[in-house]
Amino acid sequence: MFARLLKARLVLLLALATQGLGPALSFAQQTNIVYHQVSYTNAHPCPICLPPPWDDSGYPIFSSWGGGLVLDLDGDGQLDVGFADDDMSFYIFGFGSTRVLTYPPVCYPYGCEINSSLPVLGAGTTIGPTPPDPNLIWRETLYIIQPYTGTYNSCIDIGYPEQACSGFWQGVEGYTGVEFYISNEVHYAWIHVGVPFIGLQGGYVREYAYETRPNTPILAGAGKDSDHDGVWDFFDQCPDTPAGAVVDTNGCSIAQLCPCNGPWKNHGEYVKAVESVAARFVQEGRITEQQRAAIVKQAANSDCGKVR
Ligand SMILES: [Ca+2]
Ligand SMILES: [Ca+2]
Repeated sequence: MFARLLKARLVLLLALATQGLGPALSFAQQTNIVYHQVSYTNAHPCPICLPPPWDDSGYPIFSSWGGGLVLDLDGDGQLDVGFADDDMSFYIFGFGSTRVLTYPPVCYPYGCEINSSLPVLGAGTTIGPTPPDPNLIWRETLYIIQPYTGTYNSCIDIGYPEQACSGFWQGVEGYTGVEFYISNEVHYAWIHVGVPFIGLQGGYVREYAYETRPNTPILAGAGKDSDHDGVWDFFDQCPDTPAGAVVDTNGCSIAQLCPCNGPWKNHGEYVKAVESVAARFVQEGRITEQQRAAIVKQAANSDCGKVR
């Protein structure tokens, strides 16, 4: 009965988890976000090698590794959140007044669960004073003697076979919303977590970022800019932009928008495309007229689009 109730609830919550948490793309890109990658000095051999597309980046939290992790998000010497794994659940707990975005604890006639399940937030989810979904709450996850936590991967028994587990965080990557304090003021943060294995507790804490302005929402994933072109990954339609290249609001350079080896019918078509994009870059104030002329000349002198 217990398992069946949980299963029904799980299906409902999974349905909810896929709604209403989509990207809020109206946000202007901000520069007051501090981003950190969580690194790990590989003192242990890889316990189970990860199949593609998973990799070992981030900090592993597996009970077999005997480890946990605590983060001081803003580096002020006050610990903000911790992670641990106890074979039954992989969880986050807060220090001080830190709260995490979670589903309310499940209640039964005889009482409520101590722990609650964390939603899998998608990139771009707004993390701020108002939960991004009416089914979510901000909850303190005090660590006293027994942790009172938000679980990523609660091993919910789904019946035969023994020890079969199901939870939101099974074989997925996603974001956790955190509310914490810097000098008595509320700040918002996201933490990127990956749980690569179905049925196994634990996962990887990969990276995090927080908004330096108090009481200001942050978008999950904001602040991460892998190709350093000034456009965050989840807005960036052109990954791996070469260093120093001028890009548009989508994070695309002229060379990425008009690749030499693109499906051009002929050289003329390639040059026209470069002319058009370069003209737009001038209009948008990204390059000078002089730069535009040089780019177009270079395109005209190239072999791009020529039938070989
Ligand atoms: Ca970028
Ligand atoms: Ca880019």
